[in-house]
Amino acid sequence: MQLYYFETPNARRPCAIARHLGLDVDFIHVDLRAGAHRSDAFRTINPNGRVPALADGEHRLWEGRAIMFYLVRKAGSDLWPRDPLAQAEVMKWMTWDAAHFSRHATTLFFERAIKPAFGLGAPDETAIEEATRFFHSFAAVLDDHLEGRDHLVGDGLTLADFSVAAVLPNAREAQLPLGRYPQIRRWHEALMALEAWRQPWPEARQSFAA
Ligand SMILES: N[C@@H](CCC(=O)N[C@@H](CS)C(=O)NCC(=O)O)C(=O)O
Repeated sequence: MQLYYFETPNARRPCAIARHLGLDVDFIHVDLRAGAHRSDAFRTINPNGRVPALADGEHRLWEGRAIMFYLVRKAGSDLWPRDPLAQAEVMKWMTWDAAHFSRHATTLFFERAIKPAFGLGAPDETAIEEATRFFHSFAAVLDDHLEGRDHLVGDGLTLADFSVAAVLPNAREAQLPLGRYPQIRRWHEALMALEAWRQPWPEARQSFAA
């Protein structure tokens, strides 16, 4: 299997899963700065021209959360629980994350980290203001849920944790306003103790900005 990535939150999800499960995956760096994702060759892997993407034999898969799911199911890992209610809870947090939490956190990462690093112009202050407002409303929901819990669903790590936390390792560059959310910070500190989460990339790149 070949996993195409760049050191950004969306790619951290499947890269961390592949590392955490010790899967035999070739990590292929797609240099977004150089525009490698826009090449015809890469578009045969992902027609959207985005990372992450996976090739497994003839099969092509894109969308980081779908790739995570495939890797976890293929490995038979309990990161995808067996109980139907727990499965629904994992799906709930993953879809909530895509629609709400990471969506707005990623806007802050894009405006404050990607734009300056890629020379894409000045941050859009209106977009930052709107994303910050939404970030606070969804972070409050997450923080409340994490009170008294170590994981999002049940008693152990699941795909939900790896999905929802994806922007948090880049909290500093994105200037995520986490000050009022002690439970999110506690939960994510514990995730950062996992080598695969802290350092999912093949080379020693700790974060996008490093
Ligand atoms: N919904 C996709 C988003 C993928 C995505 O937007 N990836 C970014 C990097 S984090 C990208 O490749 N951007 C390149 C571009 O927009 O030109 C997923 O979750 O995998």
